[in-house]
Amino acid sequence: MVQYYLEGKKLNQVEKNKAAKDGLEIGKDIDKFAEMGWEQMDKTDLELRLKWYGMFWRPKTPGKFMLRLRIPNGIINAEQLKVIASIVARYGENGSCDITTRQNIQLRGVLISDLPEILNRLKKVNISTTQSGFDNPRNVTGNPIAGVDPEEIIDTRIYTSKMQDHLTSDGKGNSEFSNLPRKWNTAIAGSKDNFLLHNDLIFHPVKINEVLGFSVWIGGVLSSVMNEYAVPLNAWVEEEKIYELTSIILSLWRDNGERNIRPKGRFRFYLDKIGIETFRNLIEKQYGTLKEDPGSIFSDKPRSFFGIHSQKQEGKYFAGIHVPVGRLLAEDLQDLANICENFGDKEIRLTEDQNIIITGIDTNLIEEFKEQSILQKFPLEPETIAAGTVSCTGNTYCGFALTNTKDQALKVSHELDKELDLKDELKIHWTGCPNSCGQAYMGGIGLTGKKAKDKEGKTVEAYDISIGGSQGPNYKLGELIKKSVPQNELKDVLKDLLISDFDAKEKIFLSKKS
Ligand code: SRM
Ligand code: SF4
Repeated sequence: MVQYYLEGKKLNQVEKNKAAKDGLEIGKDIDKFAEMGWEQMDKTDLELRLKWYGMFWRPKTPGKFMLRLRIPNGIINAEQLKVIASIVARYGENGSCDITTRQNIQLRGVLISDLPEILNRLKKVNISTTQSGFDNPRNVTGNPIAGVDPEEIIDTRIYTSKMQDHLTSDGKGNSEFSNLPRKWNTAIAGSKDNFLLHNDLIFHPVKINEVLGFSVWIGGVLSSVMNEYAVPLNAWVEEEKIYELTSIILSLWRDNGERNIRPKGRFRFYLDKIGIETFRNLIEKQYGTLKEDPGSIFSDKPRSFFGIHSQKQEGKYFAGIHVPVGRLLAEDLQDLANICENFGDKEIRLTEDQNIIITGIDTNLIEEFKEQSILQKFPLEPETIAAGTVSCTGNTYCGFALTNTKDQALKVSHELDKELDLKDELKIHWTGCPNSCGQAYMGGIGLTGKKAKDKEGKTVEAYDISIGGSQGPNYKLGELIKKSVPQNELKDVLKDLLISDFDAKEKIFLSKKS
């Protein structure tokens, strides 16, 4: 059934497929798919519509799917961790789990025959996978230390989970927003930190005369065709109004966004086409008069969460640990469940830079906590370059990938840490193709994967390098400074760059005197 907002429009093939049958409609068929097996499934159901339930066909590993969850605000409790661990464990060496750049979790190796049972088990512990992929509203991100942050203006937990329920109709699937022109990213900030500007819609907490509300920023996007941070809408809304405003913004774009030239479907293209003033007026027609934004004040420097920090609750601490390139195995998930049960408040937090925070540790348990063996694998005080390294999935599983990001990021960061001292944490974002899931242009250093010729004229994995990307008070996107650096020359090029532009110093190795 063609939706009213598609009528009369020129539709590309993806749009035609979505119009022919909404992704949410296959929910009733999942048991049937599990029984018949992927080989017998309709190709569009298999490769497109399953994404409405978080299940991604992987051409690199046919039959072994990726399952993307929804973890609003990146908060998972011990019971949920144990369920995820047991799902990953059943796939043996094909099973693993990644922390994503949206504070979220993806599982590997999942079989379609297991999907009904897995979705049931996840549902029992209140985890949804609904609308976590493709042209849907994605995982809602927030302050990773919400509720324990001594500097927070608001606790984002309530807003992120309410927003997720609003966008997905409590995980049942929301047909209002199941056929958007492209993906949609929502984020809610809790303090003066400013690190969410790459989202389509961001709410920054600002009080007016002691009334709590949010200033609204719109239009962030990172992609192969456009990299832009969000801009202020010049609107401030009371806290309880953010859901209504989100619906209005989403419906305006859903009804008027580009449906033919797919790369131009993202919200920012629509916004740039009509202009921010006109868009604001269109919102007001449905919402009523918008209050002017008094402006957000951003803190000076991004905060690092590694190590042990005081919470806003007296006598309680949170611990930030480093998970190299965000990869977790079944036993890691089980260990994390145990450690947060034994030492913390029985939950962990995921960060957008693919690390973990354990909250609620009592003063008298800190020393014993520091002795736990899991902290050898996931250190509290990681080496500086590894600490700032973020990486997308890369070519092990992703069909778009032009490079093996995760493995190369691990190797290069480890080698650079051995050779260099870098005082301040620096974000180095690796992305395996221009889609920028690893958010390259946000990084102090950004690496975008491609194929290029090496000195011998052989086609090899390579990277374009950008520098200077940051969020915070003086937010800016990175600038491209080098093109097509072959993967095997990358470490040396990065080393020179770190010394020349980031004040890194060669480590001095003193030889032992006999
Ligand atoms: Fe992404 C598509 C992985 C965050 C921009 N992204 C893909 C696909 C689904 C492509 C595919 O089918 O293979 C990748 C799945 C690979 C796999 O097997 O894991 C993929 N994206 C990821 C993740 C897992 C990267 C990671 O290692 O963390 C992140 C999952 C987030 C989540 O939990 O929902 C992920 N992707 C992002 C982000 C960062 C963010 O959201 O903050 C971006 C840039 C921000 C943005 O969207 O503006 C991003 N992904 C894209 C794009 C380019 C979108 C565009 O407008 O052109 C694509 C391609 C597309 O959508 O057609 C894409
Ligand atoms: Fe795949 Fe490219 Fe996204 Fe990396 S950036 S996960 S290679 S689509």
